[in-house]
Amino acid sequence: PVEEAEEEEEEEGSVDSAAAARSPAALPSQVESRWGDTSSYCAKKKLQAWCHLPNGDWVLGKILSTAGAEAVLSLPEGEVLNVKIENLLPANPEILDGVDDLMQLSYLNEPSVLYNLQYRYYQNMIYIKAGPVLIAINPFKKVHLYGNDFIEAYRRKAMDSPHVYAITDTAIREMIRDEVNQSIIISGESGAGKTETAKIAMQYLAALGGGSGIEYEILQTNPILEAFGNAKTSRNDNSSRFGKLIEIHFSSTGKICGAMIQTFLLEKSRVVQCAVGERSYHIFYQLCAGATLPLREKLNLRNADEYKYLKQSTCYSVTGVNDSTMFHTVMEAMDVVHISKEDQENVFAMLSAVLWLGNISFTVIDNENHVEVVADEGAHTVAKLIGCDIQDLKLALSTRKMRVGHDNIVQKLTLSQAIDTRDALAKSLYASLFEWLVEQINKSLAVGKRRTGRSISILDIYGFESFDKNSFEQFCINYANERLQQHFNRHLFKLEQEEYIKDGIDWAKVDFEDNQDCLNLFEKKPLGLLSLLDEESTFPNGTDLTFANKLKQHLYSNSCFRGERGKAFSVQHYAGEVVYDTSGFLEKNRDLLHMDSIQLLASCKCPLPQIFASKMLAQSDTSASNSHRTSGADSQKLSVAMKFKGQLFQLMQRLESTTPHFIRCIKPNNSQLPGIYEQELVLQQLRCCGVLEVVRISRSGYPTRMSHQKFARRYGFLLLESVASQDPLSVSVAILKQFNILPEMYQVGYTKLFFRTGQIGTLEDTRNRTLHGILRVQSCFRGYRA
Ligand code: AD9
Ligand code: MG
Repeated sequence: PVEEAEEEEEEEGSVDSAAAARSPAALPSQVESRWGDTSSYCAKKKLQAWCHLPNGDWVLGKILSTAGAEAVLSLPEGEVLNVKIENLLPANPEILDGVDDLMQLSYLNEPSVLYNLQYRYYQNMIYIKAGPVLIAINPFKKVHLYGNDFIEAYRRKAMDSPHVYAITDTAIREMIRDEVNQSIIISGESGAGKTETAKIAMQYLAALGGGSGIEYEILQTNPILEAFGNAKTSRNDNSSRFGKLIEIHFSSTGKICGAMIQTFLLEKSRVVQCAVGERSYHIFYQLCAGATLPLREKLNLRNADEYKYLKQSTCYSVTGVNDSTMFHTVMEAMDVVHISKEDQENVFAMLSAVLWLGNISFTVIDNENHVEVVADEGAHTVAKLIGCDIQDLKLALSTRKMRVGHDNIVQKLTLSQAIDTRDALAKSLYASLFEWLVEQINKSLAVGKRRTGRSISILDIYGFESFDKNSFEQFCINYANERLQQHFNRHLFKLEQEEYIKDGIDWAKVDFEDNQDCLNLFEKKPLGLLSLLDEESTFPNGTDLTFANKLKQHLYSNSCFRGERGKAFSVQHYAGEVVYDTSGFLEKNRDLLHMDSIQLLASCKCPLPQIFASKMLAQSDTSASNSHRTSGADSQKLSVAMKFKGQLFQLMQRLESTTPHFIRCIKPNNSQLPGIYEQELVLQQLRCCGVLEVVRISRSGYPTRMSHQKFARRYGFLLLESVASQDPLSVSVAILKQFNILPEMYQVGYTKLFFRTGQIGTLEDTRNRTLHGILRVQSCFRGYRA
């Protein structure tokens, strides 16, 4: 059946889009401005129109009359309003209510798009296409759209309404047909449904490509990674605090034969610090609630509310979630990915050690605020769990060895230095543990021998963030989003246009937002945000303030940059302006773990701390030869921003070699509740992800294309008269003529034919009907012979 999957699939069923493309409203010039052209429309009185109310809402009304710049509008409840024409926008005819592709709308303005999404959302149709992009609105409740029956229906193409299954199906077919790797790129705000969407896509892949059993292992990585990498935040009870790319490999027979997971930028500060009402990583609460009695005793486990790291947020549970049950789910999942019971216990010991580290306290021993570690239950338990000498632990947390000239000296730490050292150790233990787990999972999922090299990657990465206060984390996240946005733009806009131009067809250029300037602001050397951050991080005397000042000094002329008061600066991102507060930037970027702590871990008798330490030492070694270095007195490694940039470049390179499929998740409200659709919130997300532009460009262009050869081969047999010349172009032109395809509906390029939306549908229908007829005749013939 894969053979049947051709480029035009996307357009099948969109009967209305052809009409829409023909109607004047669909011409590029008239969908040009965000608000469309109202005045000409208003002349046609008594039509429906959207009216922008002073409170920002849109209401639908009927235009009764217009006079000059004013119109009289009647609202559904009988109310009559005098409004300015400039506040009106054309509404679509009712017959277009809830169309499943925004491309089909006759009027593509913001209220029409908002209304369409809302209309579908209230009927639990949470998926909508915007040309090639799939929009998914989070229902915040169970919707009856998933499971084997649906998977089967999409596989057989018995269902074709927009769905994650449908887009995943396309990815599989294109991987096989074109022999090109595919990617499914999921983006959206926190809580918009990215992780759930990724799981739904994985479910479909597992169902279609399953059989070897490895698919079950792949699905079981989800509970593990969510336990260790997700947490309850104010925006999402199950918020992923890391980015994830999972590359699923297929064998030559189209079966899943392995997978590889890459993670990005785990938020490790959450281990030692989290806001009121939020939680640290799920696994801590799961362990405290679900560990068996022997395990509790062995690890000296307490209830969650007895640990300082967990206590600070005063939130211990998540509505509707049983941490104890989840703990068992996670352990079972670890079994599935071949993490031995012994290793699992080592993992839990590390978690307990992290929690007990937080309970370690210090006493001040002199009037310079120098401290000593209190040798209480906390310190003893940590030493026991990581397998080190208690004296070594006390020294590592309260002193620092330094080299001055040729001498080694030992410096005592002040209270705040000691606390920082302790927290840094806890954070890096946890981050190392997370990394180690991902490695174990990858070993278990490693691609088998029958690999073809073909893969489908699913990217679930934090969307653009803009809060009242934005710090280093937002800085990195938004930088990543700029890169992804460029990929999106490139793919959907640039490549599209370039292809038209390359094939010599008549194409009035459509402008699109290019974010290269903003990327330059981040990446330019030596005077870009990242380089300057790194430079300042290497200066022993550098502070957040000197960093902010340096930015203002060097970047003032960049149009995407603005210096703000004090330690702040702002960046004009593709999705809007964000003000960053540089407080903590340098420290978070350096991410120092002092050599004393690394040596402590190296001295441990337990296997995991040893592994972590040797990794850290190896990293310091490799980056010592790297030009970007952070200089703590004694620890050298790649800065966080540089490491992230490297990962991101690698990611983009990998994505560049794939055919991308984009899913944009939308959060309909901030309360995580079903049945609430906040227009303004949705609109802001639609603007951020460029959905409207996508529809505009796709509809004004020629989304279906086929080479002359292929077109001639596919439809040539339908010709009633033979063509004098057999070259594909002449055959193609003859077909177009015979089927009366209007000249404005296609373009003939040097190598390909380009069609407007929906045009290929009639041809396909005729082809299928004819083929069916032929098959019937053939089978009769075979029956006759037998
Ligand atoms: V974050 O950036 O990791 O904080 P995500 O990943 O975008 O975020 P997530 O997938 O975790 O959001 O979805 C948030 C919650 O919305 C889930 O826990 C579900 O309760 C809910 N959700 C999301 N998608 C669906 C769905 N298709 N059906 C039902 C859903 N509920
Ligand atoms: Mg998530």
